Amino acid sequence: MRNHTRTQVGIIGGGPSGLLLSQLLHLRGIDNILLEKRAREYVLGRIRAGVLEHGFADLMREAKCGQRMDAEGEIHDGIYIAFDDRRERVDFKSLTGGNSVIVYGQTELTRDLYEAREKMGGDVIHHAENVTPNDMTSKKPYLSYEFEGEKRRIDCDFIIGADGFHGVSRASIPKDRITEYERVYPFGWLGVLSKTKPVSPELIYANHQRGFSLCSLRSQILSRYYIQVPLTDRVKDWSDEAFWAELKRRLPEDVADALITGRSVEKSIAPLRSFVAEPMRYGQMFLAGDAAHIVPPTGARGLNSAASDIYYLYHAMLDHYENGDDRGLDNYSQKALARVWKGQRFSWWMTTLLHRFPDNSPFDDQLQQTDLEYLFSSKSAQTSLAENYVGLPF
Ligand code: RFL
Ligand code: PHB
Repeated sequence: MRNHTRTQVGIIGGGPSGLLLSQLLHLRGIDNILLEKRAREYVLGRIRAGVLEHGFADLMREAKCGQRMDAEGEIHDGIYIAFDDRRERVDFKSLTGGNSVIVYGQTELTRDLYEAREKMGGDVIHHAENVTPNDMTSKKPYLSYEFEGEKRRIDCDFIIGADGFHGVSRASIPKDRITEYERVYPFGWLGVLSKTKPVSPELIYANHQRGFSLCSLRSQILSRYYIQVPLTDRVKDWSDEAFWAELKRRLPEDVADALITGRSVEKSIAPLRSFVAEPMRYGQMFLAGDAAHIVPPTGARGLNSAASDIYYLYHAMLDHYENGDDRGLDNYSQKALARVWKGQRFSWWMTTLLHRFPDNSPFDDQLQQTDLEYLFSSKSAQTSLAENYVGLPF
């Protein structure tokens, strides 16, 4: 690549958001270059999301990346919620008129997107250092970066900030042009990936006196489990044995008895945070995915909210380039945020329903208990959970 080049859309970040948009635009003949700070294997080494809503799955198919997802992903028609020695099922299919989710790891999905970009000859540049968006409020924005010590520049029509929560895009917007809303939770999730058969065919979210736990999976031979831990805990404090013992204590007895344990192949702690930055546009730069918003993982919304941003952005870009219509771009932030906030509300609610909050009063505990009992005494309450979990319409 030359030191000074031009494209239509310059994308910062090679996570699922940036890759999916890059692939969708390229398929429609819209030229784009994607800059990623890290190596591909590093991006693929991050174990994150596992649950895709059906709208996201459709977008993967539109991006011609749905083949392996459809062959290897598992369709899940419900989840279990355990509390007070009870284990109740929320049946998505019957409650939402036939909708479900797909269990397919973010790692696999990202791998499929990288392979598709490669096959199409997409411009994806890894190890791009000091990426900076410039002149965003002019009609001629550009990206500058360094590659192997050499300074480079990409002129473009638009910049997409898809560089995650700690990226440079949002940080480049003047403080008086952006409003940030945030809630930090006083705990994190300790996650373990193990090459063992999952304890349950469907996910189990458990509210327990000792703290929240979750039994999830990637496939029939790869399990993913989480437990709520204080923010002061460190991964090195948790041996595999200590993790399994604590997980078992927080699960219903029959589930704990059936749990197959094994060596962990990945173990990490993720703090829980809710965050939204508004608006999601600054001049010719548009933010998408974790660069603009973060949710606690309890409602499995993070990656799915990123996908809905990409859906809106993709269609807005098509309208711009194919029809000369800028209404989609002008409405992008408002439209995306309306859905983002619904994902925020749901994630906050699921988190509040299922975790132990160290500062909760006895009154708060009674409310949580009542919320759980109400959920399983009311079909309407279950429908509300189900329709949010499988994904609200775009
Ligand atoms: P990403 O995945 O963070 O990718 C951003 C990319 O940008 C790169 N980057 C830069 N590149 C160039 N220059 C810079 N200055 C750069 N700064 C950063 C980074 O290296 C990275 O490759 O954001 P993206 O694409 O918006 O995707 C968002 C999702 O990754 C995230 O929302 C989900 O993983 C959240 N999440 C879940 N979401 C779900 O929908 N369902 C789930 O079941 C679910 N489970 C989870 C989760 C997140 C978790 N953690 C660890 C936070 C479970 C966990 C434990
Ligand atoms: C996961 O499998 O990593 C997972 C599943 C559901 C969640 C969060 C994480 O709500």
